[in-house]
Amino acid sequence: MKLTGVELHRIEMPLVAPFRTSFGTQTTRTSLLVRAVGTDSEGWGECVAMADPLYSSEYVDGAADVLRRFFVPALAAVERLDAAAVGPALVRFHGHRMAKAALETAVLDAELRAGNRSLSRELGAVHDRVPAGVSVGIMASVPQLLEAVGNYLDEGYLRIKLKIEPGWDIEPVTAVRERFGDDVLLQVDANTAYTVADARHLARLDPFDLLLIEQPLDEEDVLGHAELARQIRTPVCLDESITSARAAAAAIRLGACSIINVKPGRVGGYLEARRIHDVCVAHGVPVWCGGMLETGLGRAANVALAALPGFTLPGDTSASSRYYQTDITAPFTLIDGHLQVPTGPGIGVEPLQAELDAVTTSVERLAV
Ligand code: OSB
Ligand code: MG
Repeated sequence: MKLTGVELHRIEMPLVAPFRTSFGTQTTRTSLLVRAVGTDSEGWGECVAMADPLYSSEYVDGAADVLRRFFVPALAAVERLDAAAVGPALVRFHGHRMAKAALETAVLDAELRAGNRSLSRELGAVHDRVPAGVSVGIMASVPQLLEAVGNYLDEGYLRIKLKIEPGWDIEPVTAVRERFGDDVLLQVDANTAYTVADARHLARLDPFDLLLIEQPLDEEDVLGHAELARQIRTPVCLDESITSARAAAAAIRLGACSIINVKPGRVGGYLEARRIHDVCVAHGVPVWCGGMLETGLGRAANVALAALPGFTLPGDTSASSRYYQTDITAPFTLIDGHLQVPTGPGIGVEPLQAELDAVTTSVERLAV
């Protein structure tokens, strides 16, 4: 296809409850949606950058700027555009993987729709539903945490992830194990809040039989993670550090992680995410699908990815209601703790016009 237009839709959606991590508290999700219009179809991609550069260096205004000034003009010059052509067309631009991922996903959605093919088939999904985990923020008190976890377990979530930071780690994990027992699939995510000097402290999590500890150290501290992994029994999983299939292969080789969280936005798109899946399968390293508080658009694509055979652990692929009162697509719901994998053309969902309009703060039409 040839690109005939691109729109940047900025949206603002209130979260059902504040979400606190070691890098900050979010009460609203501000994001950018990319709509790519081609000669014979159109598609959507959700940019997972957050309003502020706290999780990674990317942020919403930066993503909009780089899309507008560099990425969209570069794609507009491609005569025979498909998703596989996006990476090569943008490779000379460094970084900005979340912005690249959103644009590539919009092109991929359009391409698949034109061919009446689903993303799940395209990626190689082998399941028609995927188990749902839930990421539980840092709370003001342990009783509040226990209430939140109890409610999620009652809803059917099959795995609990606790956000941790220094001062909120051993105590909440102990409390959740004491209240809900040893059978609950439980893991923790530090979002880079520790240093390797905390190894002895983090080893105190060993007795709790956690599935994994996610990104305890700085994004660039791959060797620190390898050192930590030798000092604790809980398996180390990387999130922020894994920015590409090459980074994944290096982290595995260095012993920095034994499990990997795959987020398509963080790695530049679904095609690179699949390559990471393939690297991990080749090394016997389990992967699971992370999340970035996506709307139904991004969620649909994540669920398709999570249905690949190497995704052997439940992901942060929660129901729409975990995040939003009203989603901008038909909501994802939990059925026996699972989300259904979309089977329609492309990503399999579309924004509902009224719901989208209600949360849209601006639409920018880019000339191509
Ligand atoms: O580190 O996995 C993370 C949300 C925003 C940014 C980073 C992370 C998260 C989550 C929530 O943990 C995942 C989700 O439910 O979408
Ligand atoms: Mg994480």
